[in-house]
Amino acid sequence: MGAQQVAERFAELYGTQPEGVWAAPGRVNLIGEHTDYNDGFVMPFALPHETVAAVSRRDDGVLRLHSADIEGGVVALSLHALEPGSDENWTAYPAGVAWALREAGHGVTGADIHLASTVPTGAGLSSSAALEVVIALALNHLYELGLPGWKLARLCQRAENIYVGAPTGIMDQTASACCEPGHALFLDTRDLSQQQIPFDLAAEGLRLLVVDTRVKHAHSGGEYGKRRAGCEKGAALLGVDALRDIPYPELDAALARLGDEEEVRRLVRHVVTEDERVERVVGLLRAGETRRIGPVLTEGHVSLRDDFRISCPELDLVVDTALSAGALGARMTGGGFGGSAIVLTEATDVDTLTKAVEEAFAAAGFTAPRVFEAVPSAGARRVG
Ligand code: GAF
Repeated sequence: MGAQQVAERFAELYGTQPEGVWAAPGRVNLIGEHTDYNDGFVMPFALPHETVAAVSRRDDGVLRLHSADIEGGVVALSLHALEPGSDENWTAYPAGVAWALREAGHGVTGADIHLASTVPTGAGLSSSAALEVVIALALNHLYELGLPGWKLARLCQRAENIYVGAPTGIMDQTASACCEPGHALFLDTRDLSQQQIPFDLAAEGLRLLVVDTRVKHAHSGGEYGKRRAGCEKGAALLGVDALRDIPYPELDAALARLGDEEEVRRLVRHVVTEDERVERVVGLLRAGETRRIGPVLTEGHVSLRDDFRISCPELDLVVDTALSAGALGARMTGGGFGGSAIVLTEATDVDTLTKAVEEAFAAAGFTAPRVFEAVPSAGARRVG
């Protein structure tokens, strides 16, 4: 789906050419799961799948929205009437971004928008963040706001937290806004400092597969929020601002101080060990030891499955099957409770692994998964 096609559809819908066309990608998180709302470390990279928006300004306080992927015509909203929590449809994401920009004092006076996306929805690949970020970037350019990527990510997170009502962290929006091709983004979610870590799997004869289990997930549901609240409780019990502040060498002592809070103890153990895993992966990639990150990814899965308890039978089946069939490492990625897993493998084993996972799903009576190769791609940008 090219920029031109999206611009042409915009012209059909609204009767004029758009002022510009922008794109923002979905993401895969390599390592660092459920650490972002604990002020910790994450390491996502952008997918080639993206949301494209053709946009023009309006000056009458009206936001018109249309998506090629969703049934229904153009939706017209009044910017003055936007209320957090008032919209349960997909339009809450773009409207929430306009709301967040205006709430932050930016003079956005309306827009006509047509969208088309190749990011799978409900697959844990950040279709929501792609949608938010493409709108934020388009409005940033059209209204000459001059906001840097990390600030757009913060505003998009605010749209998602307050306007949509999903208590998510900052990783997905920052990944969509700031990733670079051929790199993974090492992000410190406390101060949003970033390092682009070269991650060129093909050059090393490796591949990273994404396996979409087709089990749909949603973060506005209660389980994500419960984990977040449990982590905040752990930080409060331990007397720190965030779990990021528990140094890995002091983990056992911290866990001992949690007394009979067994559930909180498991959450704390996941977050503190996961931050350490991110640092280990960064070290290995910097040392050119890419194959050795495999077991660290698998450790991350075990921690999410057993301590954080957000995996599901389909995700576990991908991981177990891939490892038995020779993968270097595998883990669920994203928020959990469904969505996708990633598998690090030798390029020569891709077909065998894919077949093994497909056969295991068929034998278990699960819906056939969607398997594709993830190549670290570009972050949000103007494309037309
Ligand atoms: C979802 C959230 F949106 C992110 O902020 C992050 O917490 C992730 O789950 C888990 O690492 O994608």
